[in-house]
Amino acid sequence: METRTVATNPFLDQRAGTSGLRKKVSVFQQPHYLENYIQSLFLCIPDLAGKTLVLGGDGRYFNRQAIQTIIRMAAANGLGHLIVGRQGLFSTPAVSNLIRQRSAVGGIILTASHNPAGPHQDFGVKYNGRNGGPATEQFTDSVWANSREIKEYQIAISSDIDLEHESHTALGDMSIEVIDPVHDYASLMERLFDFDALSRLLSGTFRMRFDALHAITGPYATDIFEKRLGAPEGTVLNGTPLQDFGGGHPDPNLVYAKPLADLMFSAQSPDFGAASDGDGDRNMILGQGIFVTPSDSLAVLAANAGCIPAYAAGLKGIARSMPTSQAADAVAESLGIPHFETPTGWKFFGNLLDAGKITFCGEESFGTGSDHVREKDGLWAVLAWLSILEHTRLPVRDIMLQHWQRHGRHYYSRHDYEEIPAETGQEIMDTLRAQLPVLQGQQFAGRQVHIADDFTYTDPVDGTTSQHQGIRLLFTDGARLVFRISGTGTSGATLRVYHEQHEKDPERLQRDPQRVLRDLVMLGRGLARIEALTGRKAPTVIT
Ligand code: VG1
Ligand code: CO
Repeated sequence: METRTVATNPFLDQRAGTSGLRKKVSVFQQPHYLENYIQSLFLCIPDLAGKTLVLGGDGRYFNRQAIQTIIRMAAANGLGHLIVGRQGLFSTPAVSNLIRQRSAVGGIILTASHNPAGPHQDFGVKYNGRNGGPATEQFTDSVWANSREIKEYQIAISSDIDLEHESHTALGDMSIEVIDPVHDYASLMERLFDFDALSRLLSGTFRMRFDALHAITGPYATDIFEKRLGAPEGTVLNGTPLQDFGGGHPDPNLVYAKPLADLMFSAQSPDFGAASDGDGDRNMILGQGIFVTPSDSLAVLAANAGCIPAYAAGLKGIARSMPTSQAADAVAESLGIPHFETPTGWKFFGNLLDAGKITFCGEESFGTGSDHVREKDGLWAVLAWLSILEHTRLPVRDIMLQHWQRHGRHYYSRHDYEEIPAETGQEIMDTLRAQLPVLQGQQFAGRQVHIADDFTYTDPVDGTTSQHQGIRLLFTDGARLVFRISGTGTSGATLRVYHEQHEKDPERLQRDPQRVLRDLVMLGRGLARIEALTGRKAPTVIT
């Protein structure tokens, strides 16, 4: 194999964000851009020589070109073995699983997750380490440091590797295994869940729809629900992954998965509806005429974990990200197990999972998962919900009502202001930060601020701290108001405002969250001076 050392200038303009490096496709298409990042990343993996790496992506535009470049660079950098998904495809949870099962040194996932795809849209590169989870903050910092210093990168000279069929090939000394992207993941699901019980449910009168939004979960969902569990053909909607995700926004929420939401709120509603995102790690759960917030979903899964064989022995603990509602905490307390609050992003759950401190974890942004991998896992959550529905034979609405009657309801809503100028985003956070000392103790519409701070997290396993993880106002009645700037956007800044209020009165459990949360929403807009600073009268997305 012939290799080349290519001279290059470092020009990554910023550190990778919440989950990897996300940029417009045109940015990745600049000469040497992707190569610089990959070389900087390889330089951070100790003892790379001879090691195994997993490689694949969500199939979005530029996946195919990027994967060939990375294969050539992996060979030139001395990797021993590459496991690549057929046609370059892998979902994020499938990569996490393979890293663990095949004792790989890590995995590269080509995705910008829920961001739209296509020549004028987004691409991304995400690195997961040895435990199968997203790279730590320290790792990401070292990649960024390397990217500012490198002068050259290594790449093999070769024609494209055929990824259309399962095969064993090689490039120089590096062996390449092209595998079915679905098989190992589906087998893992079979080990965790009672597939006989689930197939009895799905082959009876129970009806579900899973919307893959033309992204990566299509082949996984079709294999699991229609083939293995015998659900009728047509259960999976938009199941063919497309390079531009059909022009849609593969973010499973009420705005971007509107056709599914409309179906679930119509007279023709099936019993159960679910959707996933671009790379397959998110999930949205719906019943007939009801949407389950992701925060509630985590709580319900935890409260009913006994319905799932793999968790029948009980949970060790539960973790949620800071902006996620406290619904899961209430369940943990009633189960007498520990609960943890981490910053946004799945990487923070990794240490807790590795140390055996938690079994379930989740985020308000449609992410739920367990210790079976080190990523959130969309189809896992859907199978977990199906297990509860199979076990209880209750409609989703009744499960939610019973849950709220027992634990109270944590009314919750997130308001996003997308694509505001980056400086405005900064100004809003500075405005809020400046007010923190005077906010403490203040009264607003009958409720008092108990804590006003900028969230700092100290990892209970390795003691590392992460600062500036979001401005939070905690009220004495348990309500919360949280502000953050997104770390996954690619243009300008996205301000996220999270609102939460607990309701115990059994007569007030079925109200419209936006009405219940109105006072908190108005307070948040006022404190952050959103209209004055952005000119926006309303958020772009409400979930
Ligand atoms: C968002 C979510 C966060 C999630 C992250 C990655 O980050 O809020 O909870 O972990 O996306 O999800 P941010 O910084 O934009 O708020 V995925 O499915 O895009 O990998
Ligand atoms: Co995702």
